[in-house]
Amino acid sequence: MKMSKLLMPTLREVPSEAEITSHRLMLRAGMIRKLAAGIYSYLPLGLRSLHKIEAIVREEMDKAGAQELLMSALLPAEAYQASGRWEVFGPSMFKLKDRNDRDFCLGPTHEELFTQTVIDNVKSYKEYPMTLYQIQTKYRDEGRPRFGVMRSREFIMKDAYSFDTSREGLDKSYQAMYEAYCRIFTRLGLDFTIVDADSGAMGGSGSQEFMVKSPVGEDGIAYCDACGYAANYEKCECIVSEKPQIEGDFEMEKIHTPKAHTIEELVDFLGMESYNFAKTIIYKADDKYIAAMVRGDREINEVKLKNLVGCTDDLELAEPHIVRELTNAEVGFAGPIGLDIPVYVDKEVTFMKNFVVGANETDMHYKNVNLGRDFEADHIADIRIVEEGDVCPKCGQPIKTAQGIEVGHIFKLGTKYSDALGLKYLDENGKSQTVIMGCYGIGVTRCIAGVIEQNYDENGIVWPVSCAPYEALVLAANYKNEEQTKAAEQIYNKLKESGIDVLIDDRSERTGVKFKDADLIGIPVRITAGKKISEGIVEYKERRNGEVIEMSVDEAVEKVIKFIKDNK
Ligand code: 9G3
Repeated sequence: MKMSKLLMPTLREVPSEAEITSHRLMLRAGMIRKLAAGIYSYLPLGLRSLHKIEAIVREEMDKAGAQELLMSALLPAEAYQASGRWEVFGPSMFKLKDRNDRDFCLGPTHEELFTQTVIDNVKSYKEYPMTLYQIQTKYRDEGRPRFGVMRSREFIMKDAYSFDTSREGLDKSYQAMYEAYCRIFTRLGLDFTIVDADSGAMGGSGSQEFMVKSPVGEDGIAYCDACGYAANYEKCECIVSEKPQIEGDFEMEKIHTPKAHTIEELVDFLGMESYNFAKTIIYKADDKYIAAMVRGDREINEVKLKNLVGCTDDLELAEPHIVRELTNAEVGFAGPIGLDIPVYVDKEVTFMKNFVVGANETDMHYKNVNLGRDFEADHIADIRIVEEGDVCPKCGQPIKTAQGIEVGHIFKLGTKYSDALGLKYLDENGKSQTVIMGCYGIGVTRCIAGVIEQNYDENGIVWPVSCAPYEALVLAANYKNEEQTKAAEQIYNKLKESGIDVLIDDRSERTGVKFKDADLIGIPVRITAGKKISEGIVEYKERRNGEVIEMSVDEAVEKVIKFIKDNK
């Protein structure tokens, strides 16, 4: 491709709303342009990388025995109403009406549609096991779209669904997808880790997330180098780690704590440690309210708590006026004593002694409180967030935490959708059985951002060969120099004939501009025809190590071909 013809609107500066590197670089390299919040257009360079990633996903899914379909993105409400999900996702689901006033949505995920397709078209148990997939645009009206294509409202997902007649069958289908995912992310050059995850609204018997380690990742990961345990922090089991408590046998006592709304203020005022205080947070769980307690130096894990409470919607902090109503106190003085809503207590609180809690009275707290003597817990469980310094629940070694970008998520669904929609089959004895399902997602457009977050330097993107928009770049240092431009043209043609995805910068631009753009758009390897072309010498440079080596034209062509073959 000739760069003089390429739509590649590179930018020196980007809007301040681009907070993370991949978002900034995708805009600066002319890969994407924003149409609206969370909605992007892919320009040629962005689309080429997207297509290469899709091709890798497709290749590995096909190799794993999955069959590709393409479902509609414009879906009638009926399918989601049958599974009860038409309402569950609330404002996140883009809904619309057709000219006859019928309800439709823009598909956010397709469990129902794939299940219905199998119901309509698979008749005999002999046709199972079957894994179907698509690579398709999804729509979710995210409340806070941000980070460019990392969290957008329109995105491309590969979503697969497996259909089996036994749990063992599901385990095999799941394992095949697990291994295909490992191959896909390895080929994309991603440094990823696989973590046990919460299945959330999907139900089923467990799920795993494929996480790209990155400080800009929105998900927390807890992992153990000693035994390899890794979990999304939402799911990570926390081991009690006791902190010094106040020993002795003291009566509970109400104390005046003016204006001590926060733990810091309370700790300062009382001259105590945060871990001698237990905080009580009130949540709205569906249509009722609950209180949750953790030690003062801990945070409540709202995913664990939600699963324990078993509510449908995500937990929300109770509104201040509700807190005032339930506790007869301003926010910041809630406590378990005299509270007539269920109290969920973290396990660590059971090891606390003579601790402080809110008194459900403005500016008042109780001290020397003891669980069991002064109040009862309705539930005691692990409801805290794992932290650095905690120990691994599997092997007891110190656990580490990191941030991750979720690029894949695989689920053992079981019969949640086949039950809801009635996907059954007659087994060999003619007995009606329910199909057992799994579902498997990859955020394809999110992968572009993930690859860039792990592959850039101060000059721009450093593409792995496998998903670079072009594999090689050729340029003449001085566009006015006939000898150089001719040589560049020849090298370009040789590489093209060798099947290399090659770009030539034939623009009438200064050398510096060409080098800056070459580094910005991150093409893995580059040949420059410069001053020494008269001696048959060109410059060879790999983007990642930045080393410039002089060699003959033929050597450079061969080296490019070998570099790409070795790194694809
Ligand atoms: C919705 C909306 C948002 C959603 C969902 C449905 C997340 C929804 C979970 C999944 C599970 C799997 C198949 C591929 C792998 C992931 N956000 N999820 O179901 F209607 Cl608006 O998508 N789906």
